[in-house]
Amino acid sequence: MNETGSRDNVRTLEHYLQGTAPEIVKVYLAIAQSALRLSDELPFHTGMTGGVNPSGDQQAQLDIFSNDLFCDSLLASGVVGQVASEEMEQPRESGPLREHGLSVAMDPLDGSSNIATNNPLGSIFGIWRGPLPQPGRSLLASLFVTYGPTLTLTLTAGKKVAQFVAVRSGPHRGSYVLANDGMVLPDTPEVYGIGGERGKWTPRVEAFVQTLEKRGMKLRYGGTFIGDFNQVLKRGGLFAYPELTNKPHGKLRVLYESAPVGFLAELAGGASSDGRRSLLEVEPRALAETSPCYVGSRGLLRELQSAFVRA
Ligand code: AFP
Repeated sequence: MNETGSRDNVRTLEHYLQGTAPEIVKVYLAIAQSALRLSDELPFHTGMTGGVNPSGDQQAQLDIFSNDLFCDSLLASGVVGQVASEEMEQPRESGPLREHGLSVAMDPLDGSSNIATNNPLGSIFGIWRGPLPQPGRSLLASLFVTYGPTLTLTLTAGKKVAQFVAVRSGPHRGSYVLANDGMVLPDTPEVYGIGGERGKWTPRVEAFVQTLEKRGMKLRYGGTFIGDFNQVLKRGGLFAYPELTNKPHGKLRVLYESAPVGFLAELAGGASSDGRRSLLEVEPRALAETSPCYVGSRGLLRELQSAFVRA
């Protein structure tokens, strides 16, 4: 289907990526194929492993399955030297490409607590050159996948943001087709979703959220960063996993989650922040480092940063 949902005049992912750097194309296609496979496998790996990841989150079978699937396909692409993942203590590497090849940081299954309830899931990828950690401002490209009613890929290679939908039947079966090109994150804010327990928000977070409620914005929070951000990308508003009184650096990992999404948001005309500067300026010293994450409409983010400075 094209941007109007019609099955005519479709443009496939491969066609769209003509003109993109060949190394990035290889990474995108490896992720696209693995996401289709993961989507097919979702019903067969629904249990928990009993283990925890390096951040202490309970690991689901799907966390491990998706991690191995994406790691294997990325390293087999022949252009990736390092894959760092929210699910692994140490990156997996392909020796000869480690220094100068591409590096991918990923959250292979975002929102694993949604597995049991069949709510949206996602996967997030940031692509850099050379070993990680690196700040978001050095990103070459980023991409996220949503496993919702449809399987979508939203990507940028540093210019425009485009969204593709996987087609499961008909002549284009097994391909991704362009659903939205040159996406623009609306500056008129409509929805917001804020993570963490409300009682643990810091006073300045609480005060800012009250201003959102007063201006009539709608609360939309589903517990998957990617699902919630995708609404903000389409409808304008704010997603935040904020500073908490017991977790001043929030929950979301800079490399695996917030920098790749911040990169995409900014290229779509939106903004990102850790409360005082763009998420792309955060310099993570460790792979699993976290930071407060605010991402959405540009004007709203400007207001948030000014309000935080005054508080
Ligand atoms: P899980 O993958 O452990 O479900 O965590 C998802 C996540 O990292 C992010 O996708 C959500 O926005 C956030 O955590 C939800 O966290 P809360 O349950 O604390 O709101």
